[in-house]
Amino acid sequence: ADKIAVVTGASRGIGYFTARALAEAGAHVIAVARTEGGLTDLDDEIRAAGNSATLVPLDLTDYDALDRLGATIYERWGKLDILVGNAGLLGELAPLGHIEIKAWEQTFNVNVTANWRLIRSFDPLFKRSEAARLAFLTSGAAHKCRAFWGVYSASKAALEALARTYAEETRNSPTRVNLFNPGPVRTGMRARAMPGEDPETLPHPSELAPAILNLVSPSIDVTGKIYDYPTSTFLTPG
Ligand code: NJP
Repeated sequence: ADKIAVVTGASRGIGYFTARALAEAGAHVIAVARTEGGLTDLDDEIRAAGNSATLVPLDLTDYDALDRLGATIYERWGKLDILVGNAGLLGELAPLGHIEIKAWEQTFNVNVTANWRLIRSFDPLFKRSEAARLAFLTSGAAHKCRAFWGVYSASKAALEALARTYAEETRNSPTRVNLFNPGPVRTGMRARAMPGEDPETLPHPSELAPAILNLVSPSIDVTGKIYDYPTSTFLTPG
C-alpha cells in the first residue's frame, strides 16, 4: 500500500466505516481502539476485500502507548500520510455543578489530550510524508452550547483550537490539518445523547466515509478549516 493511515476509534461507529473505506481505497490502515472484537470484525472485512490493516488495541489515555505506536510506525513504514482523529466521548450529560471530576478528565483526555499526544508523537512521521492529511472529528456542540453538554462542548472547542494550531504550525509544509463536523449520525454515541430519537432517520456512518476520505486526500489544499458534513461547506473559524 502506498498510503499509511491511522484511524482512532475504529472499533465501531464513524471510525469503523472510515477505516474500512480507507482500506478499500488502497491505504494500509492502522486501526486503533480498545475493543478487540470491533477491531477484528473490521480486519475480517478488510481482508475479505483483499486489503490489509494493522490492529492496535490500546487505550488512547495510555500516552506512552501512543509514543510507542509512533516509534513502531517509524520503524515499519518510515512515515505517516493520514490521521483520522475520530475517537471521542460524549462524557457525562449533567449540569456543570454535578459533573464528576473523573468523568470530566476522561472526556478531556480522550477528546483533547490524546489527539495532542498523537500529533506530538507523529509529527516527525508527517514531515516524512509527501502530503500528510489530518482530520479530527468535531461537533456542532463546540459552537452551540447547551445545558448539560458542558464537558463535551468544552472538549470539542479545545480540540478545534488544537487542530487549528497544528494547521498554523504546518502551513508552510505539505501537511494539511482540518476538522470534520458530522452532524447527527446513527451510532451508539448519538443513541445515548438522544434516547428518544428514531435512529432510522439518521445517516448511517458508512454514508459519511466518502466525505471524510475526501478531506484526507492530497487534493485538499485548505488547512485549519471545519468541513461541515450536513451543509457540505467549509467553515472558517476565527
Ligand atoms: O462514536 P462511537 P461515533 N481509547 O461512540 C473509541 C463525533 N461526533 O462514531 O475503545 C481508545 O460509536 C471507541 O472505541 P473503544 C464524536 O464526538 C459524532 O458516534 O473500543 N478508543 C469507539 O471506536 C466522535 O469524536 C456524532 O470503546 C476510544 C469510538 O471511540 C466521532 O464523531 C455527532 C476511547 C467511539 O465510537 C465518532 O463518534 C457529532 C479510548 N479511551 C460528532 N474512548 C454522532 N454520532 O451523531 C473511546 O457532532 N474510543
